[in-house]
Amino acid sequence: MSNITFTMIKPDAVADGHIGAILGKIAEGDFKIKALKLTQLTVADAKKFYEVHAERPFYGELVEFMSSGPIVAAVLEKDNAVEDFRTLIGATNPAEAAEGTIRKMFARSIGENAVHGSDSDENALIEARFHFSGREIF
Ligand code: IDP
Repeated sequence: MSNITFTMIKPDAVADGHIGAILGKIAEGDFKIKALKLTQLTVADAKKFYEVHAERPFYGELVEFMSSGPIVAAVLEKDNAVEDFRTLIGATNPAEAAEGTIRKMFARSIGENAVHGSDSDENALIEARFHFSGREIF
């Protein structure tokens, strides 16, 4: 696979009823859905997924939040997927995110910020495989 990114619609945006609107923004951005599911991370899953942030002061809060309720996990395909998707979602802190970005429109706060987007092609593959088996990715 190339030109893919991995995303999660985080527990805040699922609880706030934004799944449909966020999938709409993803479709408008010309991303093709290669895998999609509603699921929930265990505490252990969330710790492992975010282990690069283990030394950051917000790690415990992040793990607790990300395992607190259902999420939507998806693999998306487009040329330049990682960078284009990070442009579509906007800055980590919704207060600093550009108008029209997913985080500006739907995030609650810097921690509860509506969506995840992979930060490199390498991590996109690792994250896609963390959430989906080969037969779930089309
Ligand atoms: P990114 O998701 O925009 O790539 P990262 O710096 O990789 O941002 O942080 C990963 C996630 O950790 C963020 O999406 C957010 O949910 C959470 N996070 C980042 N900074 C803070 C913070 O200062 N307080 C609480 N949570 C944070």
